[in-house]
Amino acid sequence: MVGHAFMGAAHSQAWRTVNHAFDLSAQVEMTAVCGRDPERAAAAAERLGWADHLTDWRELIARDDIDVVDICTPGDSHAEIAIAALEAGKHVLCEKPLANSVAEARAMVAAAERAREAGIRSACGFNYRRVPAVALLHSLIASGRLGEIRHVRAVYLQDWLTDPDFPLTWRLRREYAGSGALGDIGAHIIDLALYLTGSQFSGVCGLTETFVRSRPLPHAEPGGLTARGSLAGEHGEVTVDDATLFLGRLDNGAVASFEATRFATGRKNALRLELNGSLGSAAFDLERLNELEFFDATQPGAEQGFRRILVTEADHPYIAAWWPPGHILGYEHSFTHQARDLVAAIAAGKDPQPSFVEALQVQLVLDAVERSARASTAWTQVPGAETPAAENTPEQV
Ligand code: SOE
Repeated sequence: MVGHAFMGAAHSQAWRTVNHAFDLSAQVEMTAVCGRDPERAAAAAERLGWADHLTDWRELIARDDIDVVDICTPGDSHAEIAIAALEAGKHVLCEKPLANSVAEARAMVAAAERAREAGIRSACGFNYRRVPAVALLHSLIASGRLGEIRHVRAVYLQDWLTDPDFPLTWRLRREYAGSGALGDIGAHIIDLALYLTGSQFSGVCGLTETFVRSRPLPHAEPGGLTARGSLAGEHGEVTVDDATLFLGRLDNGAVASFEATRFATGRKNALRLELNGSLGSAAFDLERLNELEFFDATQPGAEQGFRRILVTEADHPYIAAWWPPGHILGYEHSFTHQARDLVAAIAAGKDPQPSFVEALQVQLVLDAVERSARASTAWTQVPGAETPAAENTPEQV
């Protein structure tokens, strides 16, 4: 594994757990973790359960006791590491978003397709597909229980940046993160819209906003990009979006609205979906991740209503590996399910999902939203109340 911060910790938990929770034909060995600073990498190996640690990812991918490379670094290094690992014959799991640009994502897809000819597999870590309630929603839609999908409504609301003194960490710098809320959390709801509907976007119209444009510089840590706390008085520019909203049209005819923000005061990790179809609707909230709300419009009118499905039954996706009904799962289980599906696919000689091609589709939407927001040609100004009545000039509506 390359990188050992938040995602590195979440993935390590999954690698530690997957062979205990699932009966897999391949055993996971947590061979080595890589980080820029030797002391922090050694501490991470100890804390997260890795047998070895090193500071150069090139050394890691050259080792013949490594079969899979798990990339948990900021997006600016995804392409370089993934392409080199694939060319070294290693299977690759790469955190989302796939890359910081469409060009990088396309190069990763090309490398993945070359490696696939030699049986080398690759996937992108859109973990929320593997929350049982989301996987259940996917099967309900795929089996036609919602009918024709008309609306996709998705938000991902966090509030960890509302404090203007929160320091200028790597997620707030375009050179490291590629974009802000859009690529970090907006990527998840875009991927879920594609996954759940099986459709592609035909067009988007977006706006971005950066509410706090200058933040205290973080204390520099050895090998670390950033850390909490800041040098007295020194500030730097935020070069990414704090919030992005956009509309989309899907090629199945559905219309879609999306919102990704880190300024939704009080909302901590509220990924919320609602899909409305001709035969029913469904709604999901990551902060209530064991539940799915389902409205079945085929029921007799007097019995219709949104009902709460507690997704903890043995025949619900992934649940049989865990606990009896009602003994709920957590955020970390989605990463263990992701590890299970990756290991099972590699062992079976199959392509894990989402592939780099699917992740490229997300990258194309991210790029289109940013281009749309920069163009902002779709805006129609609303005249001020003091403006004299327009002479029936339609654009003044
Ligand atoms: C952002 O804070 C973040 O850590 C994302 O980067 C992850 O992808 C998401 O799962 C949780 O929030």
